[in-house]
Formats: sequence, structure tokens, C-alpha cells
Amino acid sequence: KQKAFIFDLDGVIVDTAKYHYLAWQKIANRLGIYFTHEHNELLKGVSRVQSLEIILGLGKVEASQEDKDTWLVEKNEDYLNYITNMEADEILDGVLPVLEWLKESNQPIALGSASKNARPILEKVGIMDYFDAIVDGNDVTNAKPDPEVFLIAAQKLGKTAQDSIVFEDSVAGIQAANIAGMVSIGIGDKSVLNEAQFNFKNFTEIHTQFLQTLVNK
Ligand code: B16
Ligand code: MG
Repeated sequence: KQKAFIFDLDGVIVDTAKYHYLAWQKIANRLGIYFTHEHNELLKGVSRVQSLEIILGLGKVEASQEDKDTWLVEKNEDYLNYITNMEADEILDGVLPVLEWLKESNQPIALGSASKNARPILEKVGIMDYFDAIVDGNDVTNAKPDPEVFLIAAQKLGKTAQDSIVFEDSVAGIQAANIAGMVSIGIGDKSVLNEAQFNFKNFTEIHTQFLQTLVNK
């Protein structure tokens, strides 16, 4: 049997969520907006434009489109600085064995990320070749929790939503997978990702036996 295995990027494959957080925090600080780790959960999986709107909303700050565009560019330049020297050692623990098992088991693999920086990151950490399809922030018009990104990924792999499995670290992403009718697997804090069908702290907890049950479903 074959299923579609769809991976989110930031916070699932690599810990770039921390870099997004640092870059947004600089913008928030500058605008005098109180922005914590908990607020940051709201931004995970959410597009760049949407993320800025959420931060401005937290501080009840109104801004012109021109200012917003400037901050979006600044945030991304800062983020690109953080990721420029990324290497394979930034792949999160347990991810490579899972990708390896899926490849050996002939299971199609896709990336389903909201990030417009997804491809360079995959290249930097050297795992581009695992992916049969890549769908990222450049390919979608509707941000998670809209299921568009995952639906396109499944389609590219030639599988139905019912035969698709999504690994996600964000609330918005889990919601997107659920709305699509896919199996949702939360990676991270179970109390945050309580809408996921399955929960794991990280990929070291995901064993081949579990992967095999997903394939057989
Ligand atoms: P960029 P994912 C998402 O990636 C991040 O979780 C989110 O925090 C970020 O704002 C979004 O990508 C856009 O990223 O600014 O690089 O286009 O988790 O869906 O892989
Ligand atoms: Mg993520």
C-alpha cells in the first residue's frame, strides 16, 4: 500500500520556528508591542503577511500599507540572516530515520509548508532528494488553516485526502489537515496541539511500527 506523507517544514523538520520568533520579536519590540512565546504559537504555520497582522492586532497598532511592507521586508531579511548558515545538524532529531524508512518503503513524500523560504532551507540541510513534491508559500493563495497547501501536496503525489498523513507543529496546520480530511499528527506540545489525531513530542518517539500502521490503514 501507498499513502501520501506530507511534512510541514518549520518546527517539524527543522527548528526554524525559533528564528521566525526572534525576527518577529525585533519588529514587535520596536513597535512597543508585548509579544511572548505564547503569542508566537498563533504565528506558527501562518503566512508572513498574516503573522504581521496578528502582531499588530496584539498591540492594537494601525499602520499604513507602506509601513507594513517595510516591516515584512525587514523581518524576512533578519530571518534570512539566521538561516544563512544552516546545515544538516539543524534537522530535528528522529526526522532522518523516518524519511529514510518512508523512502525504503516506497511511500510518496511531500513538503507542505507556508514558508516562501522552504526550498533554500531544504537545500541547505541537504534533504531535497527525499521529496517527491514540494508545496510552499509560493504555491498557495490561502494560508493554513485553509487546507489548500496540503490538498495540492496530496494531488501532486496522486493520492486522495483520505490517504494522506500530515505532520505538523502548528495549531493552524493541524486544523488544515483536519479540514482536508487527512490524518493529523501533532509534533510538539500535546496541550497546544490537542486537535491532532495523534501526538508526539518529537520524531524520536515515532517508531516504524506506528508508520507501518499508517500505511496499512
Ligand atoms: P516565510 P511552516 C511557516 O512555515 C512558519 O511556521 C510561520 O511561522 C511563517 O510565518 C511561515 O512559514 C511563512 O514563512 O516568512 O519564510 O515565508 O511551519 O508552514 O513550514
Ligand atoms: Mg510549522
